[in-house]
Amino acid sequence: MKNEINRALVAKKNEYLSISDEVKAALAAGKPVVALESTIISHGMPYPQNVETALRVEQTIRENGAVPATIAIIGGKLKAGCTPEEIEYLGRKGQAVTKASRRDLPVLIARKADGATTVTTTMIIAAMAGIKVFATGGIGGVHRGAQQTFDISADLEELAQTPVMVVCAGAKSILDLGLTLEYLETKGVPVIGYGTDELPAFYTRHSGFQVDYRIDSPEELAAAFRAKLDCGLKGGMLVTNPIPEEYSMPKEVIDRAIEQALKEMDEAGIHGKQCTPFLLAKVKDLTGGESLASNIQLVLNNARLAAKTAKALCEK
Ligand code: PSU
Ligand code: MN
Repeated sequence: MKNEINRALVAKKNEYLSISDEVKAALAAGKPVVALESTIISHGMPYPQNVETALRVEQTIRENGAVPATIAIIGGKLKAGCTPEEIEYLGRKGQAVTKASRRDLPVLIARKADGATTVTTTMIIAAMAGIKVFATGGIGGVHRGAQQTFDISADLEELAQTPVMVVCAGAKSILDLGLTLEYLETKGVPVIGYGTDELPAFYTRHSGFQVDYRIDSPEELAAAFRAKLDCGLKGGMLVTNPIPEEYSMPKEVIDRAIEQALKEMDEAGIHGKQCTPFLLAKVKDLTGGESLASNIQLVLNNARLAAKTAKALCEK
């Protein structure tokens, strides 16, 4: 009886999930697949650079031996593997698309609505599809002043419970990086520095905070994640990959822009899910687009590492 109920649940789940033919074939053949999020397209970058970047990231994943699966919610379907047309659609609609976190899934599905997936929902849908590695730019975290606002990204809770490796460039100092690390420690999420002992801060390679472990190869990343899965340890793993030196920004420039953006956010009374998109757009404006160029490069860099790691994981 219990099994029947479980089967019914799985069958229902599959009704909502729509995996592209290419991704389905790759997964069935045991080939490497890398998940990609769509909030970075709709809310993280302006049009048309968002669409160009999303397509370039997919290309980079292919060049490094894996199949890309851009994840989004389209017409209420949980899509693992968007078409270039769907990516263009999300990119053009931009902030008019719902930024979809875990709490948004039930109603968006029931209404057959669209949603751009954050790190949280990309992890959820990747796990449903059987994808283990996910590349993005930055994750959400504990916001500055969270002691008062309680603004802590759902991304941290998802990392605590969903078995997907997230490759990012660290977290922006729009967040409280120290508290973000404390939260991840409490939740048992391993924070790995790729080729570094220091947590990268997205636009810069340095934050002054230590990661839990430094790992220097995709093979060892894969071995550590495989061990976590095999032991049944709940949750994901956070791989922080520093932006390549030549694209990193001067610390003073980015710090000044972030302070200014935080001040304007306060003055405008922005809160909740609007915070992160507001800060991202402000920082971009204040740095005259320089931060956008860095942002694009770090995502490509993460895509390369994620593809190699997904490959290593398949060979394990
Ligand atoms: N940080 C970035 N770029 C992004 C995001 C965060 O540098 O695009 C997006 C991601 O989709 C992330 C989400 O999951 O913002 C976090 O939003 P919130 O802080 O509201 O949880
Ligand atoms: Mn929040």
